[in-house]
Amino acid sequence: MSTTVTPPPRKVNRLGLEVLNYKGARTTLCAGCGHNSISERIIECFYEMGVEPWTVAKFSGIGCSSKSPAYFLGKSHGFNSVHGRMPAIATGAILANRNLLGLGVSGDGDTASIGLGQFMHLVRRNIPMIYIIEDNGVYGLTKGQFSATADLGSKLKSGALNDLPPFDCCALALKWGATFVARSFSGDKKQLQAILKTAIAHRGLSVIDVVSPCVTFNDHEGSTKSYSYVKDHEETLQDLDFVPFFEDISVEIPEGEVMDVRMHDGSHLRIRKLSRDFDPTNRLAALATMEEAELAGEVLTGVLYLNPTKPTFLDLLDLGDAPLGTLPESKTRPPQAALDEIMEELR
Ligand SMILES: Cc1ncc(C[n+]2csc(CCOP(=O)(O)OP(=O)(O)O)c2C)c(N)n1
Ligand code: SF4
Ligand SMILES: [Mg+2]
Repeated sequence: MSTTVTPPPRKVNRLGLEVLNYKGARTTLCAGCGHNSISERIIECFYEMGVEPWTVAKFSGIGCSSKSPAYFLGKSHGFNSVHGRMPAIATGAILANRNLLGLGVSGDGDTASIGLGQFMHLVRRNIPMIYIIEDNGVYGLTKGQFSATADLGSKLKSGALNDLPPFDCCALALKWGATFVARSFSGDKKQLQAILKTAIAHRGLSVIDVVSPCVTFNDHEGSTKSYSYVKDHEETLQDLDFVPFFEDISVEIPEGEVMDVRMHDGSHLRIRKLSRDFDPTNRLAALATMEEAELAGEVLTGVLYLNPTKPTFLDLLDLGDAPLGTLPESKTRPPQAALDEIMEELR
């Protein structure tokens, strides 16, 4: 007698896509590299949020971190730019097609060393995209030299001490105009998921600095970006809960010190305060809290700032609804007669 075994139903998201549709090539990064965990969170979050992978444009510069877009969202668009120049490429692509969901992945060297000028202008313009800094304090790809986010006094494997103060990319992003600023740790799955989902729902620039240990060059005693250092010094600002727009938000309404922020797409971010009295909609207070944490040697993680209403660069340019990239030449170029007229005036 033969029995027929019914296969378990395929697990799909609200678009009917399996998680496989959100994966990329097999990683070539070192086993245990924090960047691999961030790629896994990106895959999960885009799958769970039901984002169509072909509407996403991935951008990166150069570095181990910048290689990682090859390892997730294999059905999305991708552009691997020159070292530190990703913001200009991303700005151009998003201006040409505002319907794309921009996802930039950079390193601390790519952003805070060679690419700092480009990063400043991306932030100043509040370009609507997600910008992740995979922050390990070193140039992993070129064998572990200090980057500009390395903490004062931190030590290289060789014993060399860093005698320069760090750039804090979150503080810079906050000061210059990003509208969602968060810090997380590649080892904190729940927090990073909530932050990434908020960034997907946010309409504005999301800057997410993720401390992402480099196991090969910066995970030793004396490093301030190692797994053990972050575990011992992490100070989590809030408990975060993200409720996407397609889920019923009336369930499980939490009580107590909870702030509910409604995102542009109708999703909600529920922020439950932990030890400190911290309001992530107060930019000045956020800067002061970050400064205090730095002096105390804490790795402050969570949502540092969120402003879901500030206009983006696309709003300021007052672009029409149809993406520029889809318009016919007749709508993007003055006709020959108009050019002839100008030339005639110049004669
Ligand atoms: C214009 C230019 N300058 C220097 C380099 C050499 N280079 C390649 S990657 C890199 C630093 C990468 O560090 P980071 O952005 O922190 O990425 P990680 O490898 O640590 O993830 C450098 C200096 C280059 N490729 N191009
Ligand atoms: S060298 Fe460091 S940053 Fe690069 S893949 Fe290896 S662990 Fe990751
Ligand atoms: Mg780095």
